[in-house]
Amino acid sequence: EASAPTQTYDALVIGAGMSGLYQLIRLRELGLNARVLEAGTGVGGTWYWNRYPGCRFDSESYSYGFSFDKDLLQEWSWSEHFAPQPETERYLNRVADKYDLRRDIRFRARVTFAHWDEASLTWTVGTEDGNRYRTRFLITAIGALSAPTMPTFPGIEDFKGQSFHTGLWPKEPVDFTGKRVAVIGTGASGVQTIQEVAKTAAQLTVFQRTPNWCAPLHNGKITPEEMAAIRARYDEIFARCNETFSCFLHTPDPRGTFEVTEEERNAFLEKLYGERGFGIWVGNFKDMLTNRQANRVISDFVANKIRQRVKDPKVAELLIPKNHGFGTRRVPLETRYYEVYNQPNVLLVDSKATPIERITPTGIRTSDAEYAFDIIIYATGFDALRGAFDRIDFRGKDGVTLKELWKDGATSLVGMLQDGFPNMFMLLGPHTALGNIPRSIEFNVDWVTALLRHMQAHGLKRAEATPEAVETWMEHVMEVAQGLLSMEVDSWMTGVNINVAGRQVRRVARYTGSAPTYRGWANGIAERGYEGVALR
Ligand code: NA7
Repeated sequence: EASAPTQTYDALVIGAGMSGLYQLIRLRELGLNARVLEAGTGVGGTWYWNRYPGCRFDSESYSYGFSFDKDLLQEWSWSEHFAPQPETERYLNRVADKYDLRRDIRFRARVTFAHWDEASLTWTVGTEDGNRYRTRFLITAIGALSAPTMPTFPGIEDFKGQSFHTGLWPKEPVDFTGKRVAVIGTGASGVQTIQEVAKTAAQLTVFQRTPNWCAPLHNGKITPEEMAAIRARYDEIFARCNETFSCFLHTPDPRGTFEVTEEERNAFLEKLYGERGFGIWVGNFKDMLTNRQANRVISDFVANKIRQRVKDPKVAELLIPKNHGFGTRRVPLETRYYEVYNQPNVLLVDSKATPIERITPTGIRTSDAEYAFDIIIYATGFDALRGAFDRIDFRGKDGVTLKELWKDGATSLVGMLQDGFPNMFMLLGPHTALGNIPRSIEFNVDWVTALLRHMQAHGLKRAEATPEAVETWMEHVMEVAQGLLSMEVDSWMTGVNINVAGRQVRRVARYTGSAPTYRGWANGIAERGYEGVALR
């Protein structure tokens, strides 16, 4: 720590994904000397790391891009309703070019620690390459689903073929032609990967431990005429996202499942199943995610669709979730995913019944069989919401580590501040509104920027959430999660990850209230002169 010369900034941002890029633009407007430290070699965050085959949006492209730059909205064309990863990466590079952001970004700079010093009111930040930085303000833009996790099976290192985690995919294209490929995991990443790899692999074997409820994406090209019409409607599109429950174009239907006739109900569900995007999940009957009987109705509906689409009834039953209802975990959106299992080159292995015991030099051994592979793909997900925090040694006041403080679950004030960690602002911290994430990002960056502007205007040097404000916010976080069926299910949304020690207990891991309610809280704090934030 002592040997490297220390570079001093007003503000340091960790991460050059969507939140880091936008935050840098706003920090410059405040006249702050700012730097972004980024572990990768390019900008884009999620859209830089997740370059696995088939990776794309599940939010409509035109609801996902940045809304703050009206000119960029008029200049940029999305090619598909749900753009593929290369296009989004290009888009974020375009943003970086337009604002000349790279001159303030250090690439290959993986942050390993950030320690608060009360005497100087600064953070000391260190990167893996041995560089040291000092900054007054520390802004984490490290993502909500950005810390990939690998299974704990023995033998992973011994495998002689190629292996990849979906969230750490290499830049060089991987050719599956003629290859025997394994995919472990059937979450949103696994589903997108499977439907793509199945097109070219000689043999694809899917290891599914828990099936998920998937629904059709109904992607399609955007014609130039459609794009022109979308451009003309941007104000309306973003106004809509601002109103909906989770910032998507879709929002819950005001009707309850049993307030309509059976005929109307079926017609509505058919319509949702036939429509683009997340409507069937977040635009369904308002009681679908809280009322067990209502949830049964939609679950049965989707189960029957799966039965219709998968030819082998045994395989169909394996693909239908039995222990959790539709929408109580993240719903992967798919394009001919279920039909993949009708292909002669695709095999579904039930990893609950016959668990993977080890990875061997040549493939995978389960409790009842031995499989040979050329390629193993780990679509095993992330240590969601707080894994990225745990992987950096954050130490606040009195040397308290964030990891230790969050041992029994993360806390925060509106997901952005944590008492004991002065001048640290979290853009996608725990308990922030997620949903259509760029909409949350823009709000959070603007909120942090306004706080910094307030501090500048009043000559304030130190901001820290009060313990009381954190407690009140956390009570609200717990309260809005009451009665949600998703709280009864293991998933990254309830903070459970089989592969990470200490992530076996279900707890509120995200904010489950509406985005407008979330914004109301955060705006209220600001409007009341940063009530709950001790400033001096
Ligand atoms: P997810 O949704 O967390 O999915 C991970 C998948 O990997 C899931 O099917 C897991 O099964 C499976 N998994 C994880 N570890 C193992 C082991 N050890 N053995 C067998 N199977 C395993 O991650 P994604 O990357 O798909 O998606 C994350 C989010 O990113 C997604 O919701 C999007 O919003 C973006 P399990 O269900 O635990 O039985």
